Amino acid sequence: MRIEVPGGAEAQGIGASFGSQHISLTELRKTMPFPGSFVAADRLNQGAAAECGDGERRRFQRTILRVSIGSISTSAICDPPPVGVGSLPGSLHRFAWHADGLRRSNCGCGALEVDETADSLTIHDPSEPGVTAEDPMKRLLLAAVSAAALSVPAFAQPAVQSPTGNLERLGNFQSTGTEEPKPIPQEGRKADALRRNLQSIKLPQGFKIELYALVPDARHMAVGPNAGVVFVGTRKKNVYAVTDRDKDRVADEVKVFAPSLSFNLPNGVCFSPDGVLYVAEQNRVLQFPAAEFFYEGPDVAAFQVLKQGDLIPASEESYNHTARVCRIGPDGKIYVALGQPFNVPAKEKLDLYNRTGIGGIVRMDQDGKNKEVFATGVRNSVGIEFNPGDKTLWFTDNQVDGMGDDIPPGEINRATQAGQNFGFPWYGGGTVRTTEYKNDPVPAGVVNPQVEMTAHAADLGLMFYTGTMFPQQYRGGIFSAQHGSWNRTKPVGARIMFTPLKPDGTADKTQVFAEGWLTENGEYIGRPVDVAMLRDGSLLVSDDTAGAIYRISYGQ
Ligand SMILES: [Ca+2]
Ligand SMILES: [Ca+2]
Repeated sequence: MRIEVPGGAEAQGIGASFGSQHISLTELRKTMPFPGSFVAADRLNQGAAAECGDGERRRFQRTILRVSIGSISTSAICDPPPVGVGSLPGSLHRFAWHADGLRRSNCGCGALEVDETADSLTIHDPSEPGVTAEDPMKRLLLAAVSAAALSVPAFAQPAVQSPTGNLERLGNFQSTGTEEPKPIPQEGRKADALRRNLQSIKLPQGFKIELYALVPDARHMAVGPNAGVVFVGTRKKNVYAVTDRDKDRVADEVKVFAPSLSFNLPNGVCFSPDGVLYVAEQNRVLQFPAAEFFYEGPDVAAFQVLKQGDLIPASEESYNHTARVCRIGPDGKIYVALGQPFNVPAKEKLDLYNRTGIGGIVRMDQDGKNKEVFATGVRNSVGIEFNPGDKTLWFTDNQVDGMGDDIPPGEINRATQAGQNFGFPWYGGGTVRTTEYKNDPVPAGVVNPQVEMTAHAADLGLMFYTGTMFPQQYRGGIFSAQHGSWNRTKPVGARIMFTPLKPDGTADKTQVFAEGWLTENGEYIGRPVDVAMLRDGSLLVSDDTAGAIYRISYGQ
């Protein structure tokens, strides 16, 4: 292995013999293919193949850590293996740490030290004397730990609630012997057909849509905060990892994530700002520290946040309205929306639902502790997102079927504090009363939706646009996906909507942003589920019918 430094300098060696390198940040940034791309790190599992400095791929028998910054990469054999990679939010800092090694900075891995005021980056050779617990690297490690890792207690104490089978092995950083999954083919007849279909998608002037990846059953998406790996949930058994290695904004590789685990309806995926992936299943929540780095191999660090049966009472498990979504809140807690299983639930169910958060949103600490009900009166939310501006929680809600084509409206809601009731089942959507509850008094203080959407269009994933690629009018506003109706004589939906916000933080008028997946003759050629933003500000759209992810970009 070798480190290549812009300007031709080169250091040979693995791990303990590469020699510390000092690099100018200004020079380094010139080598970056795009802003934010400068750091990528992979933990290559035991026996994994790694690309060597001579361009060959070889298999290694021990764990290797590889850190890349722009065109620079450093690799080291780590023994014991690192359990994660941390970063300081918003900067270049990136570190490896070890299960026993938060106190050990000289751990057998290269480490990075960035001093932006001095315009320098140092890659430390861990074999050099003087890299001790009291040096600046230690301070940086501690800073990284306090900023990132300490919010993930699993690192310090991997013993999490009674895991089973492979989950237990992964939690103990043991291999499971699982084969590396075969990549999903990305070219061929299907890709060609979807590209043709995309020609009928209508977008505002200056925007274009392209096929980003073929991902079977693609539902909700979580874009990794570091390397931009897209993790994709499904309503089936798999989670997929989608990688665009060359950053040409088309995925190069799609494969099953964590193939040694069996998932049950792993629809909800979300990242903490420090790179911990959460997967919300029908009735379990899992945590994958440093998922963007471990995912290259079949075994990934994994822990249970809530074990099977602890998200809702097992008696309430249903096949209906059971696709979970999750987000990490500004308070660091995990928020999970829990659809209730009925069109309109019976009155006898309401007490249990209100206590457990079914038909609502629950939140909990990232270790699963202190689970509590955050919002009630929600029928089936399959899209939640915090406004990064004012920290309010926005969510879509799918409303009652069987009341005709045009009522009740779908909803986009805004939760401004804990404990709010959003009106269901007294209202079937908006302020349309349900037949079943029309004679029951509506609880005081019910919060009406910010936006009443087209009835039955099935509003699912939503996100706030925080990028700069799109024109000013889109910045800070909400993109949301409509899956399309089933309960309507003339189908509607299958499109991407945009809702700008008013200066006071409430919703302004919603408009259609992208449409055409529903043809003139009422046939769906795709059904959007979720929207997510890549680091370059482009918009990803998932489609579970076509089994694809599209990318919408502006300009260029
Ligand atoms: Ca690519
Ligand atoms: Ca409502």
